[in-house]
Amino acid sequence: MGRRILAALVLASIPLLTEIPTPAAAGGTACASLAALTIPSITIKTAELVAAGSYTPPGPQQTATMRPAHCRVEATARPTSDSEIKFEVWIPPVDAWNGKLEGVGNGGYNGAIGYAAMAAGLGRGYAVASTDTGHTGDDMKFGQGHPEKIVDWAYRAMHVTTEAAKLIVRNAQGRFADRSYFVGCSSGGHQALTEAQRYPDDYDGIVAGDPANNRIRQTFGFLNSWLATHGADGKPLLSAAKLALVTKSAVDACDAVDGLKDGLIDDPRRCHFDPAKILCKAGTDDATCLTPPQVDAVRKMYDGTKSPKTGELIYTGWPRGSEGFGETAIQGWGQYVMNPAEPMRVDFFRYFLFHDPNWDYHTIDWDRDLAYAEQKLSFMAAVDRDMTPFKKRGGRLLMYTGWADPVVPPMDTVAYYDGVVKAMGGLDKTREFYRFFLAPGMGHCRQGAGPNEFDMLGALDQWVEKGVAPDRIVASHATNGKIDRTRPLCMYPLVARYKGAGSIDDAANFACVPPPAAPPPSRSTSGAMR
Ligand SMILES: [Ca+2]
Repeated sequence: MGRRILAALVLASIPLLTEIPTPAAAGGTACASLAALTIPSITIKTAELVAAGSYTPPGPQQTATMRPAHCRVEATARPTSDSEIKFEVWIPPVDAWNGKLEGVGNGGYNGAIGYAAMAAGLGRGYAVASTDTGHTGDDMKFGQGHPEKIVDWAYRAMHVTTEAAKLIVRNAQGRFADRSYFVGCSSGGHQALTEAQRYPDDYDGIVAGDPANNRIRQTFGFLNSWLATHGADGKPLLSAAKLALVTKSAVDACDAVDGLKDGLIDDPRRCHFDPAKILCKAGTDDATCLTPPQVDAVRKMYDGTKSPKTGELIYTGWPRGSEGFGETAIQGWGQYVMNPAEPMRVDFFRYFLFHDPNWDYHTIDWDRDLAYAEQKLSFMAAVDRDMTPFKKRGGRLLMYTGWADPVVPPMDTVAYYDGVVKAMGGLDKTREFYRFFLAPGMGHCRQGAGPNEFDMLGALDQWVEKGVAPDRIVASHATNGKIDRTRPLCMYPLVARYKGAGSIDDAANFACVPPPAAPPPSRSTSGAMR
């Protein structure tokens, strides 16, 4: 810092170099003075300079990261009398600022500021903003008796945070940010699509990863999946080892379907692996096979949630290859389906929908209760297919998802994109502003056997600033920190195909080509056509 300021002073004395931005020259407000800002329904708690250094975000399993110097603003937004939306804005010094604002998304229902993502964005020169979405923790009881807090979580917190962050950055730097981007995955992907659909003016560019935007039906899907995979005693029918066996068997069966044996199922919609293939011999049960109830449970997971009355699909199933491909929480059906003592997000029904803490999930009426939920809480889902306002304002949207996502089934994300394509007048017209990339073998937002590290924000920035629309985005896979494979993620519905020469671990040897035949039609289950 000291050297930078000194350099600026020296350069400022040279008349030919006319514009050396310093906070004072740019007319910005000193960090501590930002605490005195008055923005309607916003209370600024602190504004303080933070020195560069190692930083470990609060919360479990966080790793230390380097964080540049910045001005940290802590604030609370109260757009309703029941709102208590905490958010932070971190602003780089003017000479380290790239002139842009990045809003970062959240995970699950968790009320927690996304410190790690903020530190990453700050490190790239962005001013960054994040909110706790208006409550603390992952417990859904916050919605009981607090309908406005559900709205805050669902869409309002991110919007009011964005508006306030723009003003705070403007005051700190003496001018508005040139661009604003939003980046989120999972619930952050839901927030990303919500922003594009509901508040098209908030962001110039948006990255939506593995979006949990079809939130209501996903919750019904979790309930159905739990019931399908647990015995009458409430115990899970499949162990982690059995799930790993299913993934291995599915990949063995379908790896070559895409023409390349590389340990990856390129498109699970083309994989028809039946778990009955590994059925145990009658009366036996060991690590190499599935019992009949286990086969039945896996089939139901693939099949998805259907109306018992009409057979109509309520929510798509989870893909072959997503069952169990690693030991961490999101590398299989463990965390969201198998391990919970009760169906995941059952508190949606208890505290958000029925206001009955004793509601028994065995009593669910799939048709009646789904209709009720979509009528009462439709704002919780971001499934609007008409993106005209976002397109008209010049917005750019990049969406990605993992083909082995065990939390948000990729087929639902495909169905949503197909729905937008239909509503927006075709693939070409949609690609003008909204592009979609599927990552074979990637889990929920990250990890998995397939390449799963990539720079969507960089690609978005190139698109927004320079008009360079990405057709392919190179992804890498690393083992123990060492990159062992790169591969292009192709713009949907194109697929990456080996050119026939060179390493299959080098992206340069792959081309993005149309799929060999029309893919199976994706069934849209994203709620009412609103
Ligand atoms: Ca393959």
